[in-house]
Amino acid sequence: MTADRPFFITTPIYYVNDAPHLGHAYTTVACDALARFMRLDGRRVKFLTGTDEHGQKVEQSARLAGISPQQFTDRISEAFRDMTRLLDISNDDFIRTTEQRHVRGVQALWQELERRGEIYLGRFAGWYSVRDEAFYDEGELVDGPNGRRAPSGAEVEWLEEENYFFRLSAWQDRLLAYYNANPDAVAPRSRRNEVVSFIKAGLRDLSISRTSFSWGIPVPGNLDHVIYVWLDALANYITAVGYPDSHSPEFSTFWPADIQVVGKDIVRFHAVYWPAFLMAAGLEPPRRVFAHGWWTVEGQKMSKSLNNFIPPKQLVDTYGLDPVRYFLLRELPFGSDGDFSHRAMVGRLNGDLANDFGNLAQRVLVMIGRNCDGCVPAPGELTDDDAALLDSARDLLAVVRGHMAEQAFHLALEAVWRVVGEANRYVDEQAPWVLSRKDPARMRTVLYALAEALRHLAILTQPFVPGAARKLLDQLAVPRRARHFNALADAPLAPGMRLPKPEAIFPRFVEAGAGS
Ligand code: ME8
Repeated sequence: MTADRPFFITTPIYYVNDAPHLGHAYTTVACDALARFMRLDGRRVKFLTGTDEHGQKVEQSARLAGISPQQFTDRISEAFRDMTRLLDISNDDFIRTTEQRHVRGVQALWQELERRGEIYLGRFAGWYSVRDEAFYDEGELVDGPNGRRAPSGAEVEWLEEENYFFRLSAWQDRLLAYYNANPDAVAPRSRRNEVVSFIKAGLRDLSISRTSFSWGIPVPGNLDHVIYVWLDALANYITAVGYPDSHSPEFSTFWPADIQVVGKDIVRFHAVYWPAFLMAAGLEPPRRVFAHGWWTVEGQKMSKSLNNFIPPKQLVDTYGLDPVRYFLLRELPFGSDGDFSHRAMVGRLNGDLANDFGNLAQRVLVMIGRNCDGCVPAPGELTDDDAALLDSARDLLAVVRGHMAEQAFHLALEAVWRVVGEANRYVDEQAPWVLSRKDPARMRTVLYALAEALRHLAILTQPFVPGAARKLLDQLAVPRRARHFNALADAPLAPGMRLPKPEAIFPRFVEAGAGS
């Protein structure tokens, strides 16, 4: 059993050159759902997020804002911290790359790589994109409206500098061997294939220092250079667990990370450079890197010129937090690209949440309130129909656990909603409102089965819609200590328990101006 093994999960650390938007919210919410799931499943979790604060791009943004890079990063980093509060993110740590614990760790990593002969001083001549903070080969450039550009569409500039290099070329075979031996180390499969092809095509040594600007971590022993922002940034995943103290309990408990979630835009950094840096420093690579897909908004790429970067606050103010979290995780397979549209969002909110789940909970709780003196009813003997509903609810944990192990959030939610559907059909078929007159004892059994199914659904939806699940568990009078997954089998609802007054958990979305 892996139930007791610690679980370390990370988001990318976000650049502070821009405010948080839907894309950042997506990655962070997905990690939060996984972190919450694992905690409820009994694992000791460390969930890390944070901000990436060095580099030329941030230096330029600060200059444009007319303030120092430190003031600038303090301000925007706080906006990302606010996002975690807004989205009810359960991160255990928030790292900033300007913190001393990180700076010290990165310099130690550099010295370790140097000591092992993995770094040398050379001359770099090639293309650099400040927006991507990435180096590109001649052959990778594409034609754009004003000359050649990076494959991402970003501008590139010709750069010639004295730079330190990391011997990435020497790691080609070992990386391939690693991915052969660990086929699930990069997911989904399409990304793994992309990574393996990239490595097979040949790796060149990587420039890992810059001299043309100063907003970065100084290279130990050569203060003319700052450390390349990606080497600096990637190291956050180990400096946050105490590196260079690799014998510390924190480090040995949590490294290697169980899963590092990133967008597909940065898979090369996480699945090629990062494991190479780690192996070169004598450390283990992460167990799994998952690269999810890309959101567009109303069919268009998010961009400054279209001004369609949706701030997370706008989403939450418009639709409510739980519906936003649900939509992001339910709407598309994790790994696929998708489109955020008002119509699709409202469809899910009013359909899956308000009509299907919300109504079910409301109907059952109101009937218990009216017909059972507001207390959990005592069931009589169960019929096959009752047993079938309860079995479906009890089987759900294993099904959801299987999907979460693959980061298939949409399948996990689909499975939960299949039981919601089954419970709705059961209410219609059993018609407890008719039984209340004809056969009150049978009605009590039916309402008990429904309340017990609701308890399962509420416990299992906590990772995804924590606010609504909390409300429903409160309404079912489930004590705080009986909300983890062990309690699913161990702590059924106790007949006679008094329930509070029911209250809607998923109000419908009404278009402004509609119905007036
Ligand atoms: O790349 N759809 O930071 P960043 C889905 N600092 N996800 C999106 C998205 C979209 N349209 N836009 C952004 C960096 N994301 C580096 C990372 S890690 C050591 C350093 C999400 O602020 C997605 O997770 O540009 C993507 O990988 C990340 O934001 C990029 O954030």
